[in-house]
Amino acid sequence: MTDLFSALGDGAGSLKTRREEIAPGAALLRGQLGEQQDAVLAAVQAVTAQTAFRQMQTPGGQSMSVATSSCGALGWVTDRKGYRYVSQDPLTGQPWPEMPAVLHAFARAAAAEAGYPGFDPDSCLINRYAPGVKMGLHQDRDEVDFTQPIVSLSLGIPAVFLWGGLTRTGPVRRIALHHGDVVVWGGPSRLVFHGIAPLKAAVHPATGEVRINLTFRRAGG
Ligand SMILES: O=C(O)CCC(=O)C(=O)O
Ligand SMILES: [Mn+2]
Repeated sequence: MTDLFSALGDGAGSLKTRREEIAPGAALLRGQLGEQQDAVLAAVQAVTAQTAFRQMQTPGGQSMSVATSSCGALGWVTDRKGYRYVSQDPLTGQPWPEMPAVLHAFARAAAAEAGYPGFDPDSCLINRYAPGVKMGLHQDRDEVDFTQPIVSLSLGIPAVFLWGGLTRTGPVRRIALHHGDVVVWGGPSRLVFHGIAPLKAAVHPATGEVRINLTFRRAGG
């Protein structure tokens, strides 16, 4: 593994960016919230007040332990018909809430920082993890264009990100993610298998007893 730590602070003592290359095309950006923290949290709250967290069914008929919501033009859903993006929330029959500008700008800046300028996400999946909840190893492959990266922001209690390879089997790295950390993966890492280990119980002032993950994607063409 190559570690590329680059301090890109503005010299005024404010937040420093620490960028670590996880694999070719994939970067970990620690502690990215800075003074946007309150606006980001308020935006997530505003979205989930309009479109509630729910536990969707996998195509195999199991209930996901992660609770999800979405905003943006497209929202990711799963049910007996399969995994896909849809423009309306199946719970409300209404379009998903618009992606708040602060979230879009945050994702765009993180993507640029990781080497993907011009990222224009049309979907933000909001995952909520309670203690014990996990997400098994999977690829993000329901999007139209794999040249676009994935940008994933962690909020609240810590998690262990599982970073595998381009096949389901093989070594899996465990990467601790904390509040404000961002993982960006694209290019040769775009279809890497990844997941989240079962969460340990903890409390965070921003989210209480849960972890919230925002996954930004360009889902449509
Ligand atoms: O919660 C995370 O950090 C990962 C979420 C994820 O991989 C997904 O929603 O596809
Ligand atoms: Mn994923």
